[in-house]
Amino acid sequence: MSAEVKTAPAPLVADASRQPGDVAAAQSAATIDGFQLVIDALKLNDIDTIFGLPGIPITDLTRKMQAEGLRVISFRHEQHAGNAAAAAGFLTQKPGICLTVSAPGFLNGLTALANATTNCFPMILISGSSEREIVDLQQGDYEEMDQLAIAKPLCKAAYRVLHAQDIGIGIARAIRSALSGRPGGVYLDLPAKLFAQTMDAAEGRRSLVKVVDPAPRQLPAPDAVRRALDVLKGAKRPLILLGKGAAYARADAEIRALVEKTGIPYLPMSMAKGLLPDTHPQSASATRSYVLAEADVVLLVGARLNWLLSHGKGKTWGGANANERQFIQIDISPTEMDSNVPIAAPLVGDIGSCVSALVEGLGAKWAKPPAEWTSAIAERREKNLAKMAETLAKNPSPMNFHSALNVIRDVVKANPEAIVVNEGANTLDFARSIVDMYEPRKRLDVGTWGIMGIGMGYAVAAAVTTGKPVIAIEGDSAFGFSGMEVETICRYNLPVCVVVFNNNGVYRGTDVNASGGADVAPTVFVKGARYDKLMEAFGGVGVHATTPAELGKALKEAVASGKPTLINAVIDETAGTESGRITSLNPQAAKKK
Ligand code: FYN
Ligand code: ADP
Repeated sequence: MSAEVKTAPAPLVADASRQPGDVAAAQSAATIDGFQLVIDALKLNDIDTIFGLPGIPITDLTRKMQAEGLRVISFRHEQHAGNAAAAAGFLTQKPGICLTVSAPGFLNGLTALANATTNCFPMILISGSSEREIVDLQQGDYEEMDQLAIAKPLCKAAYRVLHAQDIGIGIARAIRSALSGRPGGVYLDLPAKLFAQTMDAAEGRRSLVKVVDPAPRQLPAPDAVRRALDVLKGAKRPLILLGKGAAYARADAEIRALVEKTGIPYLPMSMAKGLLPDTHPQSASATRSYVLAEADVVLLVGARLNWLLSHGKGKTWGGANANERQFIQIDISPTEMDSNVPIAAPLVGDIGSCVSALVEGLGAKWAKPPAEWTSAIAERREKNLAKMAETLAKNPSPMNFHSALNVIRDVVKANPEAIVVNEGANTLDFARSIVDMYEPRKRLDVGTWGIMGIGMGYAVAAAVTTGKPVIAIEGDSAFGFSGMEVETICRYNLPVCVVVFNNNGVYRGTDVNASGGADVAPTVFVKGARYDKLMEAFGGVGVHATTPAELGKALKEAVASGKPTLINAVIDETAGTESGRITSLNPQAAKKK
């Protein structure tokens, strides 16, 4: 990509139409300003999309970006632009860019930046900021805030650029920090004054940096590979655990080779679903508790032993037997090792290189795991799948989570390229186990924090970066956090179908106000709300679905047409449970009946 200075449509640099002899024109012909340098630096590094929200001091920047061929997707709230940038980072291995105004806009974007960092997604939050001289003396500037200091503890790296000649280096540092090693969020502070600064155009062009090899391969040490293979070889009940780091790494063929050549059962974390199709005979998803408790050697590939994996110990891992287990862990971050339990064989490096090294080291005579182990898993799996099929076949009225998800499961099966975005409590938990995924990086969900509010931001990013159909499976509460972004979806005419699982409240709609007062309980929403009307308000398709047949028909039509659609799926308001599968994390004053 060329770093050549562009002039259209409102040039701040050279203006060839002016007459020779015009001193001002001669000066401007030789200069380039901060706006242009930011744009050129991003383009030079193959950044093609910006997620943001215009306002002081970046409004003109968004216009100029668009004029220069960057795709600028404007949101209604910065948090969702930030979430979109984070998801774009995960899906493309390029840092997703979120552009915001100062102070409040920055803070709104910061939530997404912190979430991206927690999830190990590469993202850069670029925020305009107010006058340094006034901010630092705390003299009360417009939107005064020391944004750099606030961002620092919440992301992987934070930089500020004060001079136009440093824009190239600033953006290069941000890109390299976001992508190299463990990916994460980076904050880039661009004070308002920077944009209008000018410098010699040729010098400005020379100051730009094309980042070479921003995520260098990191080869594992040969003795670490040997150690890992030795531990794996000795296993009687081995298990491979795939995390979203494995999905991000795009080492799909290597991972499939490792799983299939070793014959070891595997378990995908939620965003690793589809790395191999969920219907793969070695998938142990349907017997998760059994394999976690029983496995004697677990190979972690891009998955951390955090709360989602019960920290590698305790009841989930077989209680007293947990100490007998050995872990092999592949991760690019050396300090991830021994974070919760001892790691017998740490394999530090990028997943592609580590997994290739393991596959190479298997040799021709690698023994498959004992049949006793694999057949015990197969037996349980078949039983659980049959039980699930039985539940899914029921057709209660009103719909419950299972009967509604059953039709979504069929549509995803028929459209495996579709991207599923999923948030909620029960809606999340049931969808995770019911809706099978068939291709890598097709499932985006609440991630490491388990947060609500990612829905519409992730959906927009998925549609914009892939052009594929997006199905956002949303709890009604979760949808509320980003619901206004349906206007964004309509404005850009994105192929997104939002399915709101409407059971009238957080978890369910049946709570009562214990005081007997007129207010509804804190977890209860307006009953019978018509979320479909919200989509219609902006020109999208709204559907009110009360049966699986209506839901299935509307979803198929939405996927086929690519029209922005919202299906208000009416679910039995008694169907949910408190916090879904993580009830135990929810302290309660008294046990509920
Ligand atoms: C899974 N299961 C299945 C299938 N897939 N049975 C039949 N068929 C299929 N296809 C079984 C699986 O074996 C488990 O049963 C059970 O369904 C649940 O599986 P899941 O969802 O994979 O596992 P589990 O135990 O819920 O996983 C723990 C977790 C997960 C912490 C990783 O709950 C998670 O990702 N939670 C995120 C929650 C979150 O962030 N929520 C936000 C809430 S908002 P058993 O083997 O019998 O156990 C605030 O409230
Ligand atoms: P999950 O929630 O699916 O279990 P986590 O987010 O906990 O996954 O873990 C992802 C892990 O993957 C992180 O520890 C991160 O350092 C690691 N990771 C990300 N990208 C790579 C890569 N390219 N190579 C190796 N490890 C990676």
